[in-house]
Amino acid sequence: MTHTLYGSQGSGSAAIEVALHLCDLPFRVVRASTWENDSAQAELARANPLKQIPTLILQDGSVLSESAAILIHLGLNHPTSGLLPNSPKARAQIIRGLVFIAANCYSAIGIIDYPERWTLADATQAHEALKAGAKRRLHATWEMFADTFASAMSKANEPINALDILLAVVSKWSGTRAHLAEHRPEFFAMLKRIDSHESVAPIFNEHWPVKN
Ligand SMILES: N[C@@H](CCC(=O)N[C@@H](CS)C(=O)NCC(=O)O)C(=O)O
Repeated sequence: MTHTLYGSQGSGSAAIEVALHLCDLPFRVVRASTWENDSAQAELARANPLKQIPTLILQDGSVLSESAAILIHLGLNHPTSGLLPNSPKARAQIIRGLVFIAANCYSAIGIIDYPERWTLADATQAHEALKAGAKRRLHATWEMFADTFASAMSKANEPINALDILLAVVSKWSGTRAHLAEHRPEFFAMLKRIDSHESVAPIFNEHWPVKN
């Protein structure tokens, strides 16, 4: 059985597509998302109760969701992919960074996109206030990421790693790139280098045909 990736254009499934290519694993993409009613929503819901993408069905039929978990799993099972370094010390920092993004950045984007899930107030003003607070926190968190994890990212001419991939995707949203361009220009330049990497650019161009 080949891998099945539930995903959608411009979503976090882009990160897993890059990783599956680096692992040389064949896969099919099934378009599914909570915001596309004509997509495979029921199938996705059966696999993942959160109905979130990326959700990956492995070759044995088991379900793997949570982008950081998927990237760690693929990296551990495909040591030559370059997703995770062999050195335990370097690998620990990549895993730390992946969980940092999932816990602090991806989650804040979930609040910005769906404020109604996170407050009992139903007034538009309350939702806008929550979104603005989450966005401010998200941007502050990315500054911390830049200050903490730049050394864990791949250097020019090194293979792309799992942390590069997840951060390049999750930083596409909620005004993060513009914020980093202004407040962490050197880190922003590293992001642009990841975007243009030969393993990344073709997939990103499909997902984000208009540059941001
Ligand atoms: N914790 C998950 C978050 C995944 C996530 O929020 N995915 C978004 C798309 S990029 C989604 O499916 N959102 C739809 C929803 O929450 O209804 C991960 O790290 O993979």
